[in-house]
Amino acid sequence: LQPVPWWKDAVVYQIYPRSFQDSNGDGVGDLQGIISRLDYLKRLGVDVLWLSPMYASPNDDNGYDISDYRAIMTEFGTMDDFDELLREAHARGLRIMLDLVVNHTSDEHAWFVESRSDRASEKRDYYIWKQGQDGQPPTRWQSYFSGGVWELDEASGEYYLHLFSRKQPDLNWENPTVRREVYDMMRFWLDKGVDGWRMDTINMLSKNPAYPEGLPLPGTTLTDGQPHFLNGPRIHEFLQEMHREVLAHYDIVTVGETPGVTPDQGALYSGPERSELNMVFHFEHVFLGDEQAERGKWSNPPLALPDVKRVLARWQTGLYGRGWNSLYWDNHDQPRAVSRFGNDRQYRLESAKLLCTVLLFMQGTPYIYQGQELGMTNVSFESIEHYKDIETLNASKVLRDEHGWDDARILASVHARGRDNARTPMQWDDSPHAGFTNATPWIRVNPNYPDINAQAAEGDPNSVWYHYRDTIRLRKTLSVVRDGTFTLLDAEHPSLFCYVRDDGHDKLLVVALFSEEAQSYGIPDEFVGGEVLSNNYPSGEATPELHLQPHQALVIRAA
Ligand code: ISL
Ligand code: CA
Repeated sequence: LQPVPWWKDAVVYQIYPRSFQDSNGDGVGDLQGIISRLDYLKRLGVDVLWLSPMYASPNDDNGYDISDYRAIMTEFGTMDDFDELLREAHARGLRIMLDLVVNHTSDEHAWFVESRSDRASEKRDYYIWKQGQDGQPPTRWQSYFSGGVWELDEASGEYYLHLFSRKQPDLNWENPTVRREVYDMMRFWLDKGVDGWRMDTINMLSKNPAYPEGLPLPGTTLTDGQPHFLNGPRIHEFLQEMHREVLAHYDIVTVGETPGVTPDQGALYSGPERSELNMVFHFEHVFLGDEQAERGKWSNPPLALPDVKRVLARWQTGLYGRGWNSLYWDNHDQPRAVSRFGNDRQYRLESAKLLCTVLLFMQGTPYIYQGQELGMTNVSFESIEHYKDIETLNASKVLRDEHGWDDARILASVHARGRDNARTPMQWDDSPHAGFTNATPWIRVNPNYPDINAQAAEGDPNSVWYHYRDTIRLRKTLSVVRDGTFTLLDAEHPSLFCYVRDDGHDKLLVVALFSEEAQSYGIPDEFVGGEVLSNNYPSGEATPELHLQPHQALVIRAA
């Protein structure tokens, strides 16, 4: 019998270093700040810390534009600070997962500076350079951060590809030297004792070498190039090579960020016999309906619970015995879970706890984003000038200039879906700036920090925080959560999310009411009289008919 890999029992906590804890009064979070909060994370009971990029960067995209893979961002500290963080984390039994951003670098990376300097440069081919046609770029593909993906370099007359900002040129993975450089860099960190990688946009590495035109998009002459670079022709070859060269030699965890994957593709990336990755993040539940909407996510199409359930159930059953799921509601690119999937006004506590229960009882490795354990909410800055995120700022210009949206409409959509919702500083206590910093923070603090903060949460046994802590503990005692099958009940029910987990020995029923209106639910016979293992309300028994309160979530074990 194969031993169970440790990461199947682990809970990951994502830290966005810029917004976690400032230690030196410059308004920017840093590595010493993280060190000072390790005991807090240990108390919560998580096992792995995923750090968003902390490498040298000009911060066009908050560190996802790396100018030196082997140096620490000046604002975050030094390599000594990093080594200390790793030591201190390990001393507490916490593992560290780093962000691997190798689809692109910063345009200030030495490789790109050299690549751009001369068409004959030895490093020209590290990036993707193409001739235009009749003064036009090779394709009209749209960038994720608005505008086209090709930038003309005046000096050489050639265009370089950037799927993200023009300060994030795409690396050329067709070039074996580039791949070798990346593998060397990975070994540098793994040899320090780093425990894994979250791999940024990893399914974009292999582009269709023909660079065909993309599909038409509404209201723009730009096109959707994704069919030509998502899950491209050589992606599995590249990942298998990376596995052979690097990953196989370390006891680590890997998760690929893979927009636009189906469960079948997810199984190709995460199937153990394939020797690629341990698991992937899909985006089907967070981008539901966005692709069909006029202005994508900025149209913020309404979410219907049956669609969310269908997507999550499809991934639960689709990867069962074939691959492994990553479980998440939010991250640094998404609005806050309780604001998007719960009710952040009237039932914030209840619905934040419900989301915890629903997520942590599914099969897979859960990812908790900083502040999610407090039920932190979206923020509504009154003016676009308070926003910092490049995606938000670029999109707001396009929505105004090309689509005629007024400020109110733009702000409403940014309030609902903008990435800065997740990036306001972590709320530690009720002192000025929420205890994040004693200077002016790089981005405004959410004004609700006097009520929602870690200190208050740890002092209140009824807080979202304790529900996370207890649910993390509970799930670790139940192997059925790791191993059992998943069966969705009442798929079409508009407000109830109910499922059964079953490993042949143990059977759990999860019942969650996504609604402000109380409701009754008749449970399957085998759960009547069973033990209530988890409940976000003080009372509730496994009676044949449950009388559910607003946003109530229960877990019942078959009698
Ligand atoms: O954030 C998104 C939409 O709001 C996504 O499309 C996102 O751009 C995509 O998931 C890739 O994200 C990752 O790579 C980006 C970086 O900006 C994101 O923060 C990162 O998570 C480029 O490195
Ligand atoms: Ca700082």
